[in-house]
Amino acid sequence: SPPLPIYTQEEVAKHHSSAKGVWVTYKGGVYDITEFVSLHPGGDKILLAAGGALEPFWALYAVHNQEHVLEMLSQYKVGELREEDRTLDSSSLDPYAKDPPRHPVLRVNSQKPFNAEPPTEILTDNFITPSAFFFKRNHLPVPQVDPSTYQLKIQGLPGGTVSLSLEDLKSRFPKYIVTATLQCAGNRRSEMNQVKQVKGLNWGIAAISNATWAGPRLRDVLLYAGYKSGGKAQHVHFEGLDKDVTGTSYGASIPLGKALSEEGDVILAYEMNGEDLPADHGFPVRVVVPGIVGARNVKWLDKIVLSEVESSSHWQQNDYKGFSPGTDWDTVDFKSAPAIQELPVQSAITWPAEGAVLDHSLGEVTVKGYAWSGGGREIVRVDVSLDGGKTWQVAKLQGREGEALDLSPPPGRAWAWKLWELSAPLPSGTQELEIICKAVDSSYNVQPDSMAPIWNLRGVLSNAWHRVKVKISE
Ligand code: HEM
Ligand code: MTE
Ligand code: MO
Repeated sequence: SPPLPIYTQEEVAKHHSSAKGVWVTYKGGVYDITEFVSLHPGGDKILLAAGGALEPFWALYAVHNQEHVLEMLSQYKVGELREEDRTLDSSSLDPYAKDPPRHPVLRVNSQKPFNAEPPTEILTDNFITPSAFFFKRNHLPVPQVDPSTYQLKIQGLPGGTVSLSLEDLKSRFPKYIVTATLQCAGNRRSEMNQVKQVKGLNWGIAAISNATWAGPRLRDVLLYAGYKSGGKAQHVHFEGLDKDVTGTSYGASIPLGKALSEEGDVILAYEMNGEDLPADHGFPVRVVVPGIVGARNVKWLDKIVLSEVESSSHWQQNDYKGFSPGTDWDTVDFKSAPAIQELPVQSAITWPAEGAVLDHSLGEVTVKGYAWSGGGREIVRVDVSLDGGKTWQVAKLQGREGEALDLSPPPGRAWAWKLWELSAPLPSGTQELEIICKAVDSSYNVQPDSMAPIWNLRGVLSNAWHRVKVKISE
């Protein structure tokens, strides 16, 4: 057969939609897969590769590493990629190409950067969330960090910059183990979106997870690096190794008092659930700031800076703040609101799911969920209603597996969520239930009953009563 035509990457890139045809490259070959798109067992995700290389996607979805997949592809070959363009596959162009593989069970809100939450029905099956299922919230590509040359820099202290290797962090300080829940400020944003459109990832109820973290206390590291009281610093900045195209890294800050407090339990974690931190969660070191919004728990930690002022990072100054429902994008003044630190009391129903059909003959329903509050405030009660809020019952709280609840954490240091459940007879004479949960924390803070009065343009702090409608079969 005659040799196939040679195409440039530029020509291939023009075929990037169903309208213009869908071309892809693979190992130097050019393929017109327009006809295959609708036949693809993996759905229209395949269009992400349109105009570019398949390799990085197939690295992500290893299911393609099979003979029959290659045979399928070979039917669509239309040409060869010009020699000079072969190095320009998207693995060298795509800043996300080196992101780690992820578990396919995750509900992906955004692929690049990677943002995903575990399916609701497995979220509360265990007090500790396995790392693979722990929600992932990245703003940028996952940086590649060599643990043998890693240096954490600490600046803003009288003695100048102090650098610590990973080995230093492991060997020079006592290792603390802290079980702490992280929640993204945007958890449950999708419910706020139903009131009125907000800007942000459409998180369900699972942008929250609970893990065991281990590493030195930030307090000990700061004292080692020469911190002395009486200085002017009031904030601790954290900078990540993840950078955007302009070279700006992810950053945030917390009050110095939280960092120094012996009861604050802020650690520089190098372990998550007993293993090295996974790439997505900040390998080799992240700061874990228990009780504080996820955004300040900076991953891939590069630098710690003590300062008189808060971090100037976009994510500290112009994002992760709460506003009135009356504030819109034309009137918002980000300087007028404080950065979110401690989060408000939260709870949600993980079982049954919205729209589930409960079998009437079982006679009973077991409702399950999680509850958590920021600032170390312990969850003291969860109320559950099966009739849209007319009557309420108190759920049974569960701490760690096998742990009696009277072994609760010291006051003000309840960093981990409480799972809860309530078993109750199915009401008769009704075909639909509206199940509601609401939690109370140790300061007697409660959740608002609806989203509209707490609606805000970024869809953060979404903590109204969680409502789930289910049907009862006859
Ligand atoms: C699944 C073919 C491109 C994402 C599959 C399967 C085949 C296939 C045969 C089923 C494999 C099995 O279960 O044994 C192809 C071919 C492609 C292509 C021939 C290129 C011409 C892509 C691209 C993406 C993608 C570019 C992502 C951007 C997926 C996913 C699945 C899948 C996520 C798994 C779906 C699931 O398990 O539910 N593909 N694929 N595929 N593909 Fe592709
Ligand atoms: N740290 C860095 N360096 N880069 C990031 O994008 N995202 C933050 C925070 N730390 C982020 C980061 C946000 S908004 C959240 S909610 C948590 O990490 C999520 O942590 P996780 O991915 O381990 O669940
Ligand atoms: Mo977040």
